[in-house]
Amino acid sequence: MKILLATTNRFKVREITEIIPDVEFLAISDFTDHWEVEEVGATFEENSLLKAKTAAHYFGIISIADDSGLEIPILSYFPGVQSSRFLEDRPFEEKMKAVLERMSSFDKPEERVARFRTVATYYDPLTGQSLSAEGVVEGSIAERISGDNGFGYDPIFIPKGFDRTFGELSDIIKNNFSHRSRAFHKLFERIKSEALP
Ligand code: ITT
Repeated sequence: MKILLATTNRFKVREITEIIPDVEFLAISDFTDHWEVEEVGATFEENSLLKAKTAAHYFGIISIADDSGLEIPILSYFPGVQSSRFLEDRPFEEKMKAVLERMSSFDKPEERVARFRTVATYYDPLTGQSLSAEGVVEGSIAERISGDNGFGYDPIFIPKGFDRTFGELSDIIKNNFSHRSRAFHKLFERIKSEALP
C-alpha cells in the first residue's frame, strides 16, 4: 500500500521516510509543484487533518499530514501553531534571530524551556476514517544559532539531555527520539490496529 505524505516540506519527507522505512510513501512533489492548503485551524490537530483530508480527496489516495511547531512557554507558547506563519516567507535565519531576540531577557534555565510538538494525521478518502497521534520532545532555546543539520528552528533547539542543538546533531540522532518520530511511531501503531480495510 502506498501512502501520500501531504506536505510540501522536503525535509519532513526525508525524516518520515527514515522514521518509517518499511512503508512506501509518495510525496506531493511527485505530482505537482503547486500545492498549498491554508492552515486555518486553531490547533496542530485541526491543521494536520485539514492537510491530510484535502490531499486525500484531491489525489484519491490515503494521505498523512504532519502539523508541527515550536512552543516556548515563557513567550505564551509562541510561535506554536503559528510557527509556519511567523515572519512567513522570510529566511529561517531571520526567524531564529527574532526568536532569540524575544528570549534575550530570559537567561535562567527554567525560562528557556521549549518543546517541539507534532500531530500526524492519517485520512482514508474511501472510508472517511481519520487517525491522529501526537509527539513531543522537550528541550530549551539555545543562546545562539548553531549547526546546519535538520531544518526550520532546529539550530536554536537543544533537546533535553544534550548540550547541542538539533542543528548540530545528526539526522539519525534527531529521528531516534524527535517529536516527529514519536508522533509517527504512535500513528503507525494505531493504523496497524485500527485502520478500516
Ligand atoms: P507542510 O505544512 O507542507 O507540511 P510546513 O513546513 O509549513 O510544511 P508546518 O506547518 O508543520 O510545516 O511547520 C511549522 C513550522 O515549524 C515551519 O516553519 C517548520 O519549518 C517548523 N518545523 C516543523 N518541524 C520542525 C522540526 O522538526 N524542526 C525544526 N523546525 C520545524
